[in-house]
Amino acid sequence: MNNIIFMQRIPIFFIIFFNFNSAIFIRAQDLQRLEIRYPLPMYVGTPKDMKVERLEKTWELNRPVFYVPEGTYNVAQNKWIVSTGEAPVIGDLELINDGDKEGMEGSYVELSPGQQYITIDLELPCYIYAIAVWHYHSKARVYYDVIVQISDDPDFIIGVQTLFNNDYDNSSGYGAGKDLNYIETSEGRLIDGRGFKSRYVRLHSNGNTDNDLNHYTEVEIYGKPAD
Ligand SMILES: [Ca+2]
Ligand SMILES: [Ca+2]
Repeated sequence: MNNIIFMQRIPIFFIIFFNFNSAIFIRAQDLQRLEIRYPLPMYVGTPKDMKVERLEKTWELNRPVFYVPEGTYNVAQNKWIVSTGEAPVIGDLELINDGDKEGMEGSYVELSPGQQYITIDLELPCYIYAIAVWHYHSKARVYYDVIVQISDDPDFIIGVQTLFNNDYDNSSGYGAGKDLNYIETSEGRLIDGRGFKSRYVRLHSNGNTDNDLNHYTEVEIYGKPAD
């Protein structure tokens, strides 16, 4: 199932800078509303007994409207992915970016227990505007230590930018993050890519409230190849 970005063109002047001679350069770029096709919800309501620290009150939030430059698309689809740990226990890594994000058996990959990550190679540097991730949404779960990073270094040693981090106690060792824990739903989680240019995207997790395993149903990266 392919994702559809519905076009809603809004001309916005978004880059303005001045040089020392007071000449003004303005570059216009049309933005479009990012509309993600969501899978069918697999459960309703919010469980009352989620004993998780720093838990976002998801049920009180309204999903914000998100705009991306015209021409943005899912640059992650069918790109190469590697993971840490043993070979997947259930499924394979290709399920992460095959376009199927339904919450059924067979739609997700199960990775090794404990602290693990996947790395997506976009094959060339891309401007990254948004990352949508569905770990597992058949049941209400919280995945621990969700960290999303980008880099042009496949080893993530230099030039690493962290876009999301809810490892508040730094137990995963990438620095204490200020983002909140959240309950997985069919809407997944949309992370602002802030337009950074990068070739590799890495997503970390460290088990969940049901077990110490790690799962991915789908990851979408909305961006454009850099010129
Ligand atoms: Ca999938
Ligand atoms: Ca932690």
